[in-house]
Amino acid sequence: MHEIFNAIKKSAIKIKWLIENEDTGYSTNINSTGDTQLKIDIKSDLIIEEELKKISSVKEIISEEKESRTPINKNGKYLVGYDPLDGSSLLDVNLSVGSIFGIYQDGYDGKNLKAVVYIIYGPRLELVIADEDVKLYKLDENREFIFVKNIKLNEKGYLNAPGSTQSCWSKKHKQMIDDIFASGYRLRYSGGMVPDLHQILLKGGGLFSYPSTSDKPKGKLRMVFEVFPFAYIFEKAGGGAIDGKKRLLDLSPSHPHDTTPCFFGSNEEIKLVLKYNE
Ligand code: FDP
Repeated sequence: MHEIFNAIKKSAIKIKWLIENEDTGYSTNINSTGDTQLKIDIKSDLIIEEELKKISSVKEIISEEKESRTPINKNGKYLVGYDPLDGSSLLDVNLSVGSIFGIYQDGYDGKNLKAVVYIIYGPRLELVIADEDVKLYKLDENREFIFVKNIKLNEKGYLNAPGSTQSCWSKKHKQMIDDIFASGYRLRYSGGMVPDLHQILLKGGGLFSYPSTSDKPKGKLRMVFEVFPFAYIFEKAGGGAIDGKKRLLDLSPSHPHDTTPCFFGSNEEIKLVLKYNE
């Protein structure tokens, strides 16, 4: 596992360089989810693939940017599902973006996650590793990731990050979001899953939601690459993650690119979501 963490750290430093120096324009490719890929999405994916291919404990990898799995070592133990550059549509406006890695064993169900890493490319390069607990690291002047602190959610937060657009929400969801704001929560939504969830984790709590909507009844965010990794992190940090009713980590995708409605938060906010979905 440590070798995998090190490969991810090396990729992060290279991708940060790409973000700062390379063309952030579109390519002519469309990925398996139907999004037109940026040139930098493709390059970041290649960087990660090259680093993970060197690691003997990696059995196979699958990227959000590719339709199929890539076998690595027949005798490897771990499967790595990753989103090389989440929120890359924010690059042109110079907002933070991230990379997400779920390290699975024996299949890509939520319950098979063994560890999670995400990177946040912001003014600082930061990395979060969750295995037994959740730890924040930052890149120092010697290009080493140094430990900053453990991340632990409070029972209740004050931030609200509601995904999608109001015109596609159900009446019930709109009512819940209105009530949350009426009770004093602040709106914090950049449109990048990694920075939006990172903010909630580091500011002690709150709610991030991407519900079932009229245009995307099964939600937008992908289980293997985005939802399960963050569900794992929120639970390890002392909060919760549900699809509205059920625990996200109990879900099994029938295809690696399947999506699900999702709610991540501290315990009080998750209880509230459950109440509205009774
Ligand atoms: P993006 O489309 O820029 O890749 O992964 C999808 C994602 O970004 C998440 O990072 C983000 O949380 C979400 O989409 C934002 O979607 P909405 O604009 O529909 O709220």
